[in-house]
Amino acid sequence: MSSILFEIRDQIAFITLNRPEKLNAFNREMALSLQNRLDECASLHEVRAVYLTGAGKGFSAGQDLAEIVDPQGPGMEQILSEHYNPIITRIRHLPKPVIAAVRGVAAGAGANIALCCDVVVASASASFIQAFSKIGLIPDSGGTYFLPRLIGWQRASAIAMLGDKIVAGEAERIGMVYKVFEDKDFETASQALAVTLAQLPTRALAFTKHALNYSSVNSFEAQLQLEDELQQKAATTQDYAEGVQAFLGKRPANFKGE
Ligand code: T3D
Repeated sequence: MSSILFEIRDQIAFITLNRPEKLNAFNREMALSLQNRLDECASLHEVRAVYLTGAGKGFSAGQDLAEIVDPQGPGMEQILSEHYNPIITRIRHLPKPVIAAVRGVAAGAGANIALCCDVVVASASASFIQAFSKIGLIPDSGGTYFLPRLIGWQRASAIAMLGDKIVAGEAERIGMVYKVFEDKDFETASQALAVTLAQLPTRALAFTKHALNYSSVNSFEAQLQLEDELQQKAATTQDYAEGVQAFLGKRPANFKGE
């Protein structure tokens, strides 16, 4: 059985982390396979949104701890540079929206892969754990970058050090996730969100993502300049023309992602 399931439906690439007996903990094979699938999502024109989730009762428990003590396994120097950093970089630079659908626990790198996605939704029974300090590590996979930006310095600092379990309702309250859906509605509601994202003007969403990527490193003036450049590009898309015509014609827009 493949450690990553991949299916394209309704212009959405469904990527499922699939090692449920290990709470979808990442081994090298799964990390490299996820990178390949993200590359496919970037190159396939028919894919207009990505839905990332976990099989079974969890999203992902992060690094497979059995693999790191395996003498045949990858070393620490490979795990970040070849596994997690390329995953996070791919997600942030993918010119399409990526939704993380977190059911159950997301821990360690599993939590931070979810948190770097464009839209993060959780089932009511989901939880997020910065498990790193419990095993003598620091939050990686972008944790020290995204967490303070999502929830503020103080909460990020405490959560990163204490490794508290943050339940879904709390995660929503503090801005760690966008929305929480009841467990029974989770699949339908989270996939409906993916359908909506896939029907929006994909290139405008890509430009929005690009602008947000730079917003925390750019000066105010540089960010206004970047918005100007990206808006010029958005204004040349067919979807922009369609959006304006649809508004004026008092009809729903039919965006094509072009
Ligand atoms: O070199 C490096 O490591 C650098 C990279 C770092 C990136 C990281 O992600 S570091 C953080 C690694 N993750 C963890 O430390 C989390 C470890 N897991 C847990 O603390 C707990 O499993 C959870 C709190 C996530 C969930 O607890 P619970 O009680 O719901 O489930 P469980 O019973 O602990 O786990 C179910 C099974 O999954 C169990 O297997 P078994 O005993 O039934 O055969 C458990 O061993 C396995 N599992 C869970 N997490 C991992 C794992 N197996 C390997 N690696 C895991 N991370």
